[in-house]
Order: sequence, then C-alpha cells, then structure tokens
Amino acid sequence: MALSDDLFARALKVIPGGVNSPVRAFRSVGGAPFFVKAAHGATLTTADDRELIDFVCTWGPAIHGHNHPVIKTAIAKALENGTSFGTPNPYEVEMAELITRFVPSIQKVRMCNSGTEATMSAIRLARGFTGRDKIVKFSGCYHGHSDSLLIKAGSGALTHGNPDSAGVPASFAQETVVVGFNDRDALEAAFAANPGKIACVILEPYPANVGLILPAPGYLKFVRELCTREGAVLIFDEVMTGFRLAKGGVQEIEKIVPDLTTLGKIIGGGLPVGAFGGRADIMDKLAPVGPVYQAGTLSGNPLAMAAGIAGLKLLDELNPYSRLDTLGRQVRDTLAAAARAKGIAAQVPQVGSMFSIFFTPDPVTDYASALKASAPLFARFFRDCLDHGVYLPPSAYETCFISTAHQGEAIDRACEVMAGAVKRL
Ligand code: KE4
Repeated sequence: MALSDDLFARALKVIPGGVNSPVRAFRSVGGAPFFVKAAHGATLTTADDRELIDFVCTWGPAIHGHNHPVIKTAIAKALENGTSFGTPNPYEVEMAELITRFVPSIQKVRMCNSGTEATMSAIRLARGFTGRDKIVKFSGCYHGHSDSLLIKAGSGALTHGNPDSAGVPASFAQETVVVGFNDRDALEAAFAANPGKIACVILEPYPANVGLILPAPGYLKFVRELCTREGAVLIFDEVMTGFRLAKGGVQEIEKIVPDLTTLGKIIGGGLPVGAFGGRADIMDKLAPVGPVYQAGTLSGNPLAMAAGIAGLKLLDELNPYSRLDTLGRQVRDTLAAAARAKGIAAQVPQVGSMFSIFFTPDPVTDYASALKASAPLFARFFRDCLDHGVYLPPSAYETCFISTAHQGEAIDRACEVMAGAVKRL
C-alpha cells in the first residue's frame, strides 16, 4: 500500500474526514488526498516520493516558494531564544510597523492567529464601533468559518455543498445580509431595507473563493461611497490578496481606502498568523483601550512574527509583482489557447500570481455565474494535471497561486501539463 494511502487510512480513524481542513479532502475531485513530507520552492514531495509542481502554495502564504532559506533562517534565529513568551516582544512591534508602512490605510493593527480570527474580530469591532448589529457579505465570498460569515460562503463550504453551515443559529444568520457581488442595486436595497442598522460591509475585493472573480469597473468605488454615505464600516478582507498582488494589496491597485483590512497567509511566512487593522479611531475601541474584547494566547508569537517579517522584507527588497504577473499571464494564455484549440468553453481569470479556470462559455462575474461552470469537467482537469505532476487546488471553487520559485522550468513544465490536460478532456 502506498504510504499516503496508509496514512489516510490511519487519519480517517482519528481525524474527521482524515483532514484538518475540509478542502484538503479531495471529495469534490475524487480520489484520496496525498500526504506531503517536504516542500521546497515550487515543489511538494509526497510521502511516496512523488514530486509535484504546486499551485496551492499552502493556500497563499508561500509567495516566495516553500521553505525559502531567508525565512527558514529567520525562524531558526528566533527559535534560539524560545518559542513563546506570553508578553509583548520586539518582533510584534516590527511587524506592526511593517504592515502600517505597506498598507497606509492601516493606522493601527492587532495580530491574531488565523484569517478567521481576523475577520471575526473585525466584524465584532465594527459592531462595537457603530453600535449596529447587521453585517453585509457577498455570496461566494469566504472569510473563514466564524458563525456570522458561514452564510453563502465560498471555498470549502461551497465545495462540500454547505455554504450555509449547520450549527449556525438562525438568530445569528438573520444578522447577516447576503448580496451578489458586482450587483449595485442589491447593495443599495440591502441598506434601504436596513436603515441605520448595518455595522459593516465585508468583502474580498477580488473574490477568490469561488474561483477568481474581478470587480466590474467602478464597483469597489461604489461600495466605498455607499458605506461612507450610510455610516457603515468598509472591511476589505485581504487575507488572500494582501501582499500577494501588491505590497499594499488590492486597495493599492484599486486606490480605495477601506476602514478596516483583514490579513493573513503571507504575513505568517508559512506559520499561523492573522491580523486586522485600519482607522485608529476604530481600532482604539479594542480592549484594553476600548470596550470591544479580543485576545489570543499566541497572538504575536515570536517565531511566527520572525517568519512573517522576513517574508515581508523579502517582498520589499525583491518587489516581485510584475514578474509574478508575467508568470500568471503565461499560464492564462496557455490555458486559453488550449481551450480554444480543443473547442472547449473556458474562462481563465488572472491577476498577478492568481488565476483560476471555469469551464463555462459565459464570463464569471459572481457566485451565480461561477456555479454555472462545470465542476465535473474541472475534476477531470484537476486529476489529469495531478497524474502528470501538477497540483492545483482540489476544488473548482478555489484560486491557484504562483510563487517566485515557479519562474523558469517549473512554470514551463506546468504549462505543458495543463495544456495537455485540456487537450485530453
Ligand atoms: P484561515 O482562517 O483559513 O487562516 O483564513 C480564512 C480566510 C479568510 N479570508 C479569506 C479571503 C480566505 O481566503 C480565507 C481562507 N482561505 C482558504 C482557501 N481559499 C483556506 C484554505 C482552507 O480552508 O483550508
């Protein structure tokens, strides 16, 4: 029996579904997940010594490729002095100063341990700041698994057919208003139906948890202006896009200033980190200064901070974004050409180092149009790529990530494999 199969059989006995996060379970693409024992650069090495070119990049953090020597050295150096102090430490200050420098809208920031904690806390903060209870989210956007946000959620929730998770009390769900992304009228109507009651609007400015969707021209500006008019806090969930598409994230690209921003993934350098920050007048509502409580045993952990600081400084030094966009265009153009040659309808949205593929003839502009794409065809495409050594996110409702380590042989080989997979559909 292959080692991965043996590990999965053991895992199934003691871990629900054999995985610690549902989207890893391969349930929507068929087959059993493989287990990874090592990751370097653009490559994963499975328990059975298969080498795979990785486009999941641990769901975003590995923008410099896996196990980058600069990040590894930073962790090792921090480790010499211990793993956790439970007190303020110098790394936290340096991390906060870096984040506020990279993202000017963030005047103050609070570290936590995951994107879920970041968005959950940002929503509580917006409710505490405004004294209002309702929140607005967009169908298909995924902001982690806190109760208020598991309503019409994307990513693993959508992949496994429970975008409205069981276990969320109706009394919680009714405080969450869900509207379609890119739908101006629906957002106007949500405010009209809840005058003075909406604490915040939270969105992924480039939704990437139903596959990748880009905002219609002017849409983000419209959302910003509506929130300002209605006194609602605008939260950009940049857990995925933060530092991924620009040092300052989507808000730098689109020149929109949110009131709060949530971050994660890249700022941990591969270790568990989340963060939320924004206007000082809002952030100062947080304990111990203000009445909104939020806390965390390992928040600002020195090892995680050291890893994240090293990764952010490397971005500052290398400024890899145009290189990453070139790699993204190479993949997009390869897939689009292969689909045309095969006569298969496909959309291949791409921005910077993020791309996805929808097997559908129509442009994908929101959750509803994303659902029209063929998930079974994606599963066949996924399986063929994996059989030929390229690992994509195991779900039609995720986005692929490219790292600087993909440049050269890895991206060329992967493009060959993905073009061949389209041809064999
Ligand atoms: P975490 O709690 O998983 O660190 O972050 C939640 C989160 C918040 N906001 C956005 C925009 C996110 O994409 C995420 C998490 N992303 C998924 C992948 N699309 C994590 C993968 C998983 O659930 O295993």
